[in-house]
Amino acid sequence: MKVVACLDLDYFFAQAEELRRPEIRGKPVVVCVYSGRTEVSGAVASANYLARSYGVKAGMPISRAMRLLEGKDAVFLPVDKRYYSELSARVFEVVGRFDVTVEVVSVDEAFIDLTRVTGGDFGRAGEVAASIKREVLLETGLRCTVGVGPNKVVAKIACDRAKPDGLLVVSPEQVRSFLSDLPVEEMPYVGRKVGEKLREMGITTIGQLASADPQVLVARFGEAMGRYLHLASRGEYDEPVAPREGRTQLSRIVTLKRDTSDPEEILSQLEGPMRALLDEARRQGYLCRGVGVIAITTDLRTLTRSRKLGSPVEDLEALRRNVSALLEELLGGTGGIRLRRAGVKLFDLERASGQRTLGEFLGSG
Ligand code: DGT
Ligand code: CA
Ligand code: CA
Repeated sequence: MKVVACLDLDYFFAQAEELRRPEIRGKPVVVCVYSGRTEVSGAVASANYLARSYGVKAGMPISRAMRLLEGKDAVFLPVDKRYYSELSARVFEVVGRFDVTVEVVSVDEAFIDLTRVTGGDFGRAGEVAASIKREVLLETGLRCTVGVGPNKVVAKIACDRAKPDGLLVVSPEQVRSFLSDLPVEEMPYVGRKVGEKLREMGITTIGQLASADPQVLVARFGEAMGRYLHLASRGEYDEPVAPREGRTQLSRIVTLKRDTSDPEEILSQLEGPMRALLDEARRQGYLCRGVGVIAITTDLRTLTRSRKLGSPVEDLEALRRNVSALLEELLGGTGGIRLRRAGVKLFDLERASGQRTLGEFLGSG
């Protein structure tokens, strides 16, 4: 049985601003795309939940949001796409450490294939999803919501329903009852137009859609959309989790058996992660010229050291040598720090001569 998670960051742009400006926490926060025509022209990109409680929504004119929040001590900020992309990359890097396939669908959203790490067990999936949430919060300070289901559509709907800071697991047995009473608009790809047409046909819930005649759906919406509506509403629309582009780095991190500042002791515990990374690089057909170490201190600071190599890392021995040198450098230079967790990363990855993953192959076909 397949296990798929959908992770979406809560009120992402606004949360990102709260993260770096603690003084605005507790106020309504609205992040805006200013068009520049007048001082207030443009649209809302993201609003925190307090601002939303007054009716502010993404896409709304800034002037309207200002009226709704008049006298509420609200904060209006311009978008800073570059900062959000950096945060986003850090989030998905943390997710990638769980030895899972990740399909990043937007700056704040990804599907994660948990089938292998859970062995297909939905109880276990709840635990893994909770650790992913915890790790993302610990490492980036950001809160997200995770939905889990037997396919991407169910995972996505579960995620939407569990917001904010939620976790919802829908097991295969629960899928039909979970979906049946939801309005059809809760389905991905069902926008206002399709929603209206369905309502005209007397179909308002996903359950009703699931029992509609597939021939009729195809006749009304075309082959692709008709088939999608039929299968997705029954919880049977199955599409693989496929990475969108080559990952540019791989990493693994472990919690040390005890806090320590001894490089040898740390290196011995990085043996497993180093093997796993080399395996994964090999499996994905990557050559790697960059090696780094990640260290999380007992007071939860994250320190890193990295180097680029003249020739690609060939084997465990070469990797171990580089990691050892980087650890010495990191622990030697910073006098008396003790580590709680440590990790290794490979970056500057390139595909070995012309090899492609199956996902890329299918994606281009
Ligand atoms: P959420 O997930 O409901 O807690 O709230 P957001 O703000 O994370 O919403 P989401 O996931 O739909 O979108 C992620 C980010 O994409 C959001 O923080 C800002 C940007 N975005 C979303 N909708 C719009 C929009 O209508 N206009 C612009 N410019 N940006 C948008
Ligand atoms: Ca979001
Ligand atoms: Ca999103």
